[in-house]
Amino acid sequence: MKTFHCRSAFISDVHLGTPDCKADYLLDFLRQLRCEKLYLVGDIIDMEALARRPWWQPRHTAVLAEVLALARRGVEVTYIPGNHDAPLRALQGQDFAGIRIALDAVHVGADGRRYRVSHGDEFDPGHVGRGWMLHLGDAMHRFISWGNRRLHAVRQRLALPYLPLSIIIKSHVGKALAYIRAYEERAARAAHEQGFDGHICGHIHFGQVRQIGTVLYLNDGDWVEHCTALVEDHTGAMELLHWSEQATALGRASRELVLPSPAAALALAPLAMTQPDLGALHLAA
Ligand SMILES: [Mn+2]
Repeated sequence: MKTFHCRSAFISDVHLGTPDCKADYLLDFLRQLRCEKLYLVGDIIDMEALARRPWWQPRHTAVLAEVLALARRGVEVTYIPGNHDAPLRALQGQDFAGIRIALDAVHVGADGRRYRVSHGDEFDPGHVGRGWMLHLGDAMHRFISWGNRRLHAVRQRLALPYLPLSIIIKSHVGKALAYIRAYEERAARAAHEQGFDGHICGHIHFGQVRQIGTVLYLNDGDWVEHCTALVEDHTGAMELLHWSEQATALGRASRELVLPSPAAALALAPLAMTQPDLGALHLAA
């Protein structure tokens, strides 16, 4: 069996309990994963969606079983609940079968760099109109997820590799991109002010490895659309990994290498009307 070795792995925004969760790819990743530390950086179980509509599949149970198996094998597992699994925040400080629950954490890299780890919803814009923004964001997210599911179903029938539709959409909507950039800068500023070398979070479903000033901003992405994990090797190097049919290092490669031919994707994507300017977006620092 193939294995994937690293020192630490960070995953978030899995949204177990929703049909959008790419549980099969995540299971494949977790089964191959050999690491010392695993951080679950929030929105792992979507309790908010479950409260609205109970929905669960055996493969979602399998994901949890795999995490428990890693903890049993001696992996240090930290679960930092997010806004979709916020009720678990009440259990901070407790230990469940080797899984430590915490509001946030400090990760010390193999190279000595100190990172603050949190889900990241604390960096949402907190000013007036926030409720509005959240509702709008939620509706938009559901719409994108729906389009993404349809696209993925078509691609699977054609035996094409998984393609995250929202990369195309988000790359296009200037406002979305500006929102993401501002979010990243808020997170980096907070880390800088608190004297950290970097910040590791999730929440906005936009994986990133980006140097902002003196701070390394790392976002581990999600398992709803992009299927990404942040991994640290034994030298302390951080890398954003895309894991589906073929594992790809996003932190070191441009998106063109990750995404199959945009022309082929567009032929299948009625939602993406214009030619995606993939070159405008770089995940690499
Ligand atoms: Mn979140």
